[in-house]
Amino acid sequence: MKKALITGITGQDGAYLAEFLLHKGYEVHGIKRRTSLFNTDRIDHLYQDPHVPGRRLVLHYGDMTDSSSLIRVVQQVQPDEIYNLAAQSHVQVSFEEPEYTADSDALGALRLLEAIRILGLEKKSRYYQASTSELYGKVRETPQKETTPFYPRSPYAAAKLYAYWITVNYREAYGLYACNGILFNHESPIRGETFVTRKITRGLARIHLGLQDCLYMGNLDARRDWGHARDYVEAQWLILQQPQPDDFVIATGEQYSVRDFLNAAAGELGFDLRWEGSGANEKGVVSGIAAGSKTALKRGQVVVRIDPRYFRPTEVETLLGDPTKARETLGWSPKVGFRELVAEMVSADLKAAERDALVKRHGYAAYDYRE
Ligand code: NDP
Ligand code: GDR
Repeated sequence: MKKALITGITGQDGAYLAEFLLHKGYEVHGIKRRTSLFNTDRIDHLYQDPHVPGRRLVLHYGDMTDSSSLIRVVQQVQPDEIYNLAAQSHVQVSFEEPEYTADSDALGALRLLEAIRILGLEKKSRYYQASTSELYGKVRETPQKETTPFYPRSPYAAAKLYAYWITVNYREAYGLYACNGILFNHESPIRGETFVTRKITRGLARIHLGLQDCLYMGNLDARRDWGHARDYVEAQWLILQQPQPDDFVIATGEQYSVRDFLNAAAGELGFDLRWEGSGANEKGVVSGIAAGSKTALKRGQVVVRIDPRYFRPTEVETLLGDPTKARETLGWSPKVGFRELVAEMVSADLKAAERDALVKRHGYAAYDYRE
């Protein structure tokens, strides 16, 4: 039975990858950091009690900023494959916590690669680094492919640039099977609530049910290549199954703006948006309501406003990936398109909002945290 070790197993990709690898028959080990409250919601359906004999999902405490914990876990597990997904992954937060972001995202990758070397596992453990389209930042070429030059635009991207190159360097210097997946944005119903797609689907679902009145957004003109996380974790696995280690762009090859995402999500909920004003004064106004829609909204209601606090000091305006190499070498292509992704996310957030509305109707305070 193959053993995989996943850092960041409690995150969006970690959860999908753990499920995927368990399904493939792997024994899956995950590193989670200590938190004051349970934060395993995304993997609770996979969790197996430590007392269950022969369990195939094992969690270990560890942290990307703590070499000794990483060495200990790698030594204990002796993994065939290591997926380094752990990171402070929020671009805007990286401007507020640049040093911590560098420690966990850049040095964290180095610590894990060093753990492989220190333990003499160079020939045993294959290593996957969660690299990112943010490396392209201020883009030099469209669409972006493996050979497109990098130009990071945030402390997050600069940290991930180090992680990218240290992965390449350990492959070349020590013969490690180490690879970068340069993944473009990928989303799902379990995406963190403060990333733009989830913020939109969750916010609009709550507005539609009357639980919230307005959604405050940043740059609506930003354009991204959005895929589904379930498709992208399959690519992560495929990258480690090749005869030779290499780096791959994983993307859909289609691009939409944040405003397009808002329009599509509103459409799923049965209303249309009209855009009025420009820049920081732009507003999203309800312009039409589908027949039979049970929305709490009225025509003319403003449901989206701009709050400059969500503008970034340096923005990545446009990203579009060229997944040709992944298609030709890995045989990978995305299964879920943009409309289907939006529909799945809206549907899941609508269910969650209905549950909150029910709780509120019965007199209990509904959770109403917004970011
Ligand atoms: P998430 O933010 O959902 O998950 C990040 C995971 O890393 C969480 O499990 C988090 O733990 C863990 N983590 C954060 N800091 C540390 C630390 N110091 N030590 C140990 N664990 C830590 O990210 P995604 O699942 O979306 O992304 C996975 C990886 O892929 C990340 O590296 C991200 O930067 C990268 N990436 C993501 C893309 C995307 O569009 N989703 C695109 C390209 C790259 P906790 O639950 O405790 O917070
Ligand atoms: P990104 O994702 O920065 O691409 O990083 P995010 O969803 O945060 O932003 C995408 C774009 O939307 C614009 N935007 C807003 N973003 C947020 N979060 N909140 C808002 O209110 C808002 N309004 C507009 C942003 O300015 C940006 O242009 C994600 C992360 O998962 C990284 O870890 C990963 O490496 C990259 O995707 C690929």
